[in-house]
Amino acid sequence: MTVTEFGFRLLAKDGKARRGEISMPRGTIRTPAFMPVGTAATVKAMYLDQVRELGSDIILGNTYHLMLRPGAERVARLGGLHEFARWPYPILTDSGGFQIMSLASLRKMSEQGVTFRSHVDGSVHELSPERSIEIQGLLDADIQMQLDECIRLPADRNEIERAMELSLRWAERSAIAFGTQPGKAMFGIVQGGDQPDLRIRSAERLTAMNLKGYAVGGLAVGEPQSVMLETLDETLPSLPVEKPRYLMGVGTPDDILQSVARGIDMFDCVMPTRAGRHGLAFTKDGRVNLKNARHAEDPKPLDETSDCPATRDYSRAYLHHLVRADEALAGMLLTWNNLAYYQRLMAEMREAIELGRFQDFAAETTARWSRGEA
Ligand code: PRF
Repeated sequence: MTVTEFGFRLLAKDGKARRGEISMPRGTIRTPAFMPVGTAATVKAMYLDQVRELGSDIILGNTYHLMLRPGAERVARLGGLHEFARWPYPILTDSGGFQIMSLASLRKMSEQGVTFRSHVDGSVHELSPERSIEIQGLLDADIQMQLDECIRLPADRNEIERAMELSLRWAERSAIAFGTQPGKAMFGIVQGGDQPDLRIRSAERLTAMNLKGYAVGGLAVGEPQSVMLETLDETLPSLPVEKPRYLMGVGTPDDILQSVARGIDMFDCVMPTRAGRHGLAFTKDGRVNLKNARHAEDPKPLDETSDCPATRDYSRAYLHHLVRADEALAGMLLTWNNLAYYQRLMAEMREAIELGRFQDFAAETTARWSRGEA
């Protein structure tokens, strides 16, 4: 049967952990899901065929980067992001606010939107909630995000509250600009920093807007992991159980495991791809820094039991050499390994939830990481 509507179905629950399925015309997303980051219409150092083969049901793109280069109107003339990048499956785009905060200079926030200077060529641009949704539409993104303002922590409560309230007003404007688009969805973003009452207010007001899904933003922005997890515990009960929940920009394998345990369904993070380009490998036995001299003559692969060739077939000595020599293949093999590990972890979590053994799985997995036999 062809899918024409955006839908979310919960298939199993184990404690607070959820196993679900988002269905969209371009494909089905098995949750909990990890979305590899494809900022500039490419998941860096990977062919998208490989990304797909590793079990990715959806990738992420960025409004900020694509509006600056090559430009949203140009992507639209070339048939949209799916056609441009040769990825026919679902794509979620972030709205731009967070990337402006971390990359652009001369940022000026107003009620209307954000004015900023491009990190590419210094040109000045404006992004409003309406323009962000327009750009995400030109890109033809399947899941679009409201424009929001994310505050780094620690921060003053008044500042957190101001940004949270602004983000709520921008959610309303974004929802109006998005309208109803069959088969697509716009998600709202909960803000409120480390303040439980502000988080709850944000979640309740967004819930009243009856959006298709909800993200938790403003976390993993400088606070300890314990604060992030407490904030999830305080926030998630105020979000509707029947809608998908997306924790933005998170995180390490342990962050993801702990957040799935609390009821998060979707994640994105540059961690596996960026760390891979910096010589760091994620494995079932923890992290391996391949720059380290102890790997220089180690003939063992990262994990001989893996079915990913990058993980199974190349010696640590060879990977060490590639990293030290700053070879392009180092980033390619380690990104491949890392995304394979992340997607394997997601698949194992989904299975553990189905079998009602998520808690045991989480305990075994963290114990194995901390033995650090890698
Ligand atoms: N808002 C948006 N994108 C984001 C974040 C946010 O708060 C974060 C915070 N971890 C990552 N990406 N729009």
